[in-house]
Amino acid sequence: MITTLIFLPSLLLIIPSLITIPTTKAVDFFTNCGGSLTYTQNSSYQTNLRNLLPTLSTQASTSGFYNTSLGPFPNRVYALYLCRPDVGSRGCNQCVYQAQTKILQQCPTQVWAVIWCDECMLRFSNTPLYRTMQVSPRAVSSNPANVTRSLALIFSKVVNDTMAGLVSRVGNDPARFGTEEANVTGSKLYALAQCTPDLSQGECDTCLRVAMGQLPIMQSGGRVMQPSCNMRFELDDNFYGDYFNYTFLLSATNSTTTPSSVSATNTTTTPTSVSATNTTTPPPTSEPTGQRDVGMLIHPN
Ligand SMILES: *[C@@H]1O[C@H](CO)[C@@H](O)[C@H](O)[C@H]1NC(C)=O
Ligand SMILES: *[C@@H]1O[C@H](CO)[C@@H](O)[C@H](O)[C@H]1NC(C)=O
Ligand SMILES: *[C@@H]1O[C@H](CO)[C@@H](O)[C@H](O)[C@H]1NC(C)=O
Ligand SMILES: *[C@@H]1O[C@H](CO)[C@@H](O)[C@H](O)[C@H]1NC(C)=O
Ligand SMILES: *[C@@H]1O[C@H](CO)[C@@H](O)[C@H](O)[C@H]1NC(C)=O
Ligand SMILES: *[C@@H]1O[C@H](CO)[C@@H](O)[C@H](O)[C@H]1NC(C)=O
Ligand SMILES: *[C@@H]1O[C@H](CO)[C@@H](O)[C@H](O)[C@H]1NC(C)=O
Ligand SMILES: *[C@@H]1O[C@H](CO)[C@@H](O)[C@H](O)[C@H]1NC(C)=O
Ligand SMILES: CC(=O)N[C@H]1CO[C@H](CO)[C@@H](O)[C@@H]1O
Repeated sequence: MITTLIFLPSLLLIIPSLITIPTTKAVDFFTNCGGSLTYTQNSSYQTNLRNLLPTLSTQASTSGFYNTSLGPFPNRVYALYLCRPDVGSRGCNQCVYQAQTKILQQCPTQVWAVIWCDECMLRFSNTPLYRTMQVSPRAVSSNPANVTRSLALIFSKVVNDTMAGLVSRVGNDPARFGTEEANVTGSKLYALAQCTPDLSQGECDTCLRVAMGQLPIMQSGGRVMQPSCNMRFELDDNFYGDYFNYTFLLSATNSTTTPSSVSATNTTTTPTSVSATNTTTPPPTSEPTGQRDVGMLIHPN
């Protein structure tokens, strides 16, 4: 069992009348390192992993969702990432770059791991991830700002109804993505839900319904992050852009060929087939904004 709570110093925020002053601020990424299964230093698995991950941020310049793998069994590493379709090519590249860097810092020897950031999610594993619906492990975070007590009931009902409507819509959406906005007592609610687009309609629906049950609807903002889907709402904070590039999100979903630079050849020796060093886009110039939630990893069962 790992429970992580990460706090940063508090920041001044513009406070809408519906909520009270938040006192804490937390980092914007949540990592789960998958427990006790580890690989050894200098193993083939490590080599494959360290060669595979940098190819993801390169790919993230051209598609918002991607799955790939590297190396022969039993040291084959599977990885995938998912970006929000509003962050575009540059945002996705930056987010996945940070994700691949942080996931190795946080999970230096673990065989599988997942990291959720504001604008993307990245996972790796020794088992296939593509078309595999997973609701666990899960991270739940809530905005520390409390909704004014007298308005809490009406607010939570609007949140619940808005999210329920969104969930029923996103499963049917070919991109498995949707947003919704609602007015509540003079404030504006922004909500987003997304599945990985490799899921079937039914799988996406199931994943989001499970997530919905964990949503902190009594807070002024919150997210539920699962490997196959995530959802988030915020009050008076339009945390997503207003342009969604579905081509960008889906451009790798149909392709059956993997890039030639990532081949499943024998990489037990120093790999030359994967030269990610030169193709990886330079580090992002800034940290993503919107770092406000308090994070808490929840491990079901
Ligand atoms: C929110 O409410 C809880 C429970 O009443 C309280 O413990 C917490 O301090 C409040 N947070 C803020 C930021 O006011
Ligand atoms: C891994 O390889 C590096 C460089 O070849 C070496 O310095 C280090 O001692 C090795 N570590 C282990 C645990 O074998
Ligand atoms: C949330 O919405 C669902 C679906 O509409 C409903 O079944 C549930 O009772 C609602 N929960 C709350 C707390 O309002
Ligand atoms: C919210 O209120 C604004 C201004 O009153 C209105 O223009 C908008 O259509 C409303 N949005 C929803 C989703 O009801
Ligand atoms: C949308 O994404 C596609 C694929 O990455 C890209 O070619 C296109 O330029 C993007 N459109 C916009 C308006 O950014
Ligand atoms: C993927 O393939 C389906 C069926 O061939 C097609 O309808 C869809 O437009 C394709 N999507 C993309 C992003 O190419
Ligand atoms: C990988 O290469 C090593 C050393 O050359 C060899 O012993 C092993 O059988 C190869 N494995 C595969 C799957 O080709
Ligand atoms: C990148 O490629 C250039 C030209 O192909 C080469 O000179 C340079 O050494 C490469 N850098 C790395 C880090 O591999
Ligand atoms: C779209 C895509 O790249 N699909 C691949 C995901 O990974 C599996 C397993 O490696 C491949 O078989 C798919 O082609």
